[in-house]
Amino acid sequence: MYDFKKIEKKWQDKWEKEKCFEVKENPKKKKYYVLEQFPYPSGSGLHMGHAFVYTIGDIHARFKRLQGYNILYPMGYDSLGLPAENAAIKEKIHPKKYTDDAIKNFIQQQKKLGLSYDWSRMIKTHDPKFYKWDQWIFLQMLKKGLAYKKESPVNWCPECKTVLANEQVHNGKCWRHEKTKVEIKHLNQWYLKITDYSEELNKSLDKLNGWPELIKKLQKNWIGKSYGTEISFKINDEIWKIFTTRPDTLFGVTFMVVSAQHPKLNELTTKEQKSKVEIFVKKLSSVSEENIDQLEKEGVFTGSYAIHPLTKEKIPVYAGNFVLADYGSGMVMAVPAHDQRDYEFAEKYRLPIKEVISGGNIKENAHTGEGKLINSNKFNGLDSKKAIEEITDYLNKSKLGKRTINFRLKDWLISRQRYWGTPIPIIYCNKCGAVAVPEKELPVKLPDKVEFGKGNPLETNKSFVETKCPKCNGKAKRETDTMDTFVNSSWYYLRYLDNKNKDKLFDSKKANYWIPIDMYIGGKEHACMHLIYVRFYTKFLRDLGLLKIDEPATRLFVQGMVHGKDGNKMSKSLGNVVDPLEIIGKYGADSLRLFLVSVANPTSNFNWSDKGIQGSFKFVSKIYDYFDKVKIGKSSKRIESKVNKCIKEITLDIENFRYNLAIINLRGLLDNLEGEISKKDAENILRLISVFCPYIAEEFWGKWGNKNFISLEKWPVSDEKKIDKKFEEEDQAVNKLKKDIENIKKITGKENPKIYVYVLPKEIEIYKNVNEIKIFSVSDKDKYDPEGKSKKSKPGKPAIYLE
Ligand code: ANZ
Ligand code: ZN
Ligand code: ZN
Repeated sequence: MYDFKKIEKKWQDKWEKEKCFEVKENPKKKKYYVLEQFPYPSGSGLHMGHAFVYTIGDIHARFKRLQGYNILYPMGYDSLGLPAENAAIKEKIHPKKYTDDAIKNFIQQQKKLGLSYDWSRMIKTHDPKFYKWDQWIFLQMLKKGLAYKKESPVNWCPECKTVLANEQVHNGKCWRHEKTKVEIKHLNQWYLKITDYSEELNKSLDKLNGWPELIKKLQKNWIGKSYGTEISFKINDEIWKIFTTRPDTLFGVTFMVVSAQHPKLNELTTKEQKSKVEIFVKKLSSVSEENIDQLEKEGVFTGSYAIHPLTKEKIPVYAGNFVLADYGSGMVMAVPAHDQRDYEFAEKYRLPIKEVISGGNIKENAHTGEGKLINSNKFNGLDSKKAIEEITDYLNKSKLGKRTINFRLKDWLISRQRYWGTPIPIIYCNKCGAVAVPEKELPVKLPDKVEFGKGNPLETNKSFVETKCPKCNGKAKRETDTMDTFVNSSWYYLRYLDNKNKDKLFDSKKANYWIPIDMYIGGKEHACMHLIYVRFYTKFLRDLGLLKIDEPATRLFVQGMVHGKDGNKMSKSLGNVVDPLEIIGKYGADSLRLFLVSVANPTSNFNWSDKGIQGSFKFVSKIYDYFDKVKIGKSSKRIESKVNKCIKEITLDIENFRYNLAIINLRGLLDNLEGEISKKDAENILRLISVFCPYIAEEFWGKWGNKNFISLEKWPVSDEKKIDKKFEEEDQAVNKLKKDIENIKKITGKENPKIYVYVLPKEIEIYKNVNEIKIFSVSDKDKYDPEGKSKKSKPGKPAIYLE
């Protein structure tokens, strides 16, 4: 009897007791760092999506470990952040207790899944020993001018009750609240100057050969490098440098549009227009750019005029909702004839549309393509491309403009007005201003006793806020904003390398042995959030001299999504959730693991099915029964050939994450193991199985008298001499016969027919083991053949008769 409960518990305990998966730096061994994006430990425990990713990662880690690599495979918890605070408020438990309990539960569940983590390296971001280093890195950035505070229009989620980074606003909505529109507030906030690295973040994407093209493309778009020209327009005796990618359209400018969030909008607004502008600005939402194209273009006249640098015409300046405050100069030169947004705006407010590029039909639409210049004085007749160069050169000579590069990437807003985050290590003194907390006083710890429910609980906590100025020792106040949780995940992968170090973020010697991550596994939703931030932090720490790498991860594997049996994304709100723990209780972890990777390639979406898990359980039980009753002796040539062929193919399948194909191969192998088998072949099969179903593999490995763990054994090597094509061809012939029989059944509509097969005399051997058929040699005089079908038999093509 396959008693999976007993077996799985037994090996969990043994792995743990003997510290089976704990590793140390070993210069003699090649290292390999496998990492899954760490989870936020929610109170509801592990869901199927987690089980899916971790199984994918664990199979890879186990495989590489058996191949002889020194495998670093750690796990930790992204345990700071809003959800814990909200859940705790709702359930009236302190976020710390809520989080600690959730983590305990997570660890239990992950252990049950049979994941081969080095648990001694665990990290929790809400541990002050961890977030101390958030603060330390922040202070290093502050010293280098990469952390700074500024007042600007920011996105505020009324649901989260905090500001958000640009990356966290998706289509004008909060990333956590798909239905909540983001609002604009003008606030003084802390930023990290990720834009200092724009050029490198963009350029080195080209070198990341192990990353999916899609992710790189998304990042390129987000970073948004764009070549253009800066043109000087005079407005109220001040020079505004306006960014454009189309200086060839300069003579078609008929108005200007400044961002409604522009800090200088007030200066541009005349007395007469003041109240109209104010009303307009008030009703706008979100400064995010993702919805600009769909947005109805709206604006209002500011009362000011710009002077065209070449024609010296007076051009009205509008405030508009489709211009970003922090891209270029926050103002555009509008060319309605050749830009669709400007066109819509001009139509709405009846502004002139002046055609300067021929070839379109501007009565109907903007002509955004290229063409020959018209209405452009001495540049008439030039092609757009040529005109871009010549007009830019001319502006350059006249000191009215110059070539420039712009990035869409913005500095990272990290201030959050919430409790459950890393305190920003800054103290405000009336005399000295904003002062950094001295490094030796880190960590600035979150106070335990706080009052929830009235804004940011840190603000009302006197013992936290009131402090002394590190410079003058006078009365001072602590910063009460905490850091975005994405700060923690930007460098967490480095803390695993030396998680107990009290004096340093990590020991560079240790770190340099393990880095970079060789295989990083996670979801594509992080393409333009975590995966950009972690690249930025890596580059910064390299520039500090702590790291010797440019990029955090050589290979990135993006898994598919888990869907319920109704085909929709598995989620509580759709009521299609299957709990991995329940499945483990019913079928065992080996069956769940096997099922999760047997349906499809793990880059595709995974669809849950009850039949599927039952099928996997049947297969695992079959493996169990086979090894339980196996006769160890001598392998037939046929078995030897099969085993070695499987080793060869499965190795390639796993290497390339085609786990589903590997499992098809395994099933085929188990179907073809009649008679005795050599100990070596049996053990090799078990080694192949061990990465998918580690528990039963350990069980039999132990039963056969092995004293070590199969998890720390060696991956088998295929003995190619033993692979005999003849057996393969014979198997193919048998499979073909089975298929043909199925087809004839379908065509004739006979459900349970008697099946007669006629083959050439020397082919009888090949087919003799096929179930449920009666087989005759064509030369057999006494064969049953009422319709004379046997005459149709040819070499390799048996004839079939159904009755
Ligand atoms: C005049 C023009 C004429 C433009 C034309 C385009 C077509 P990328 O390629 O994304 O860099 N722009 C400049 N600053 C902006 C801001 N703060 N918010 C929104 N749009 C802004 O786009 C550059 C173009 O986007 C610039 O070129 C400018 O419009 C607009 F037929 O200038 B163009
Ligand atoms: Zn929100
Ligand atoms: Zn002071």
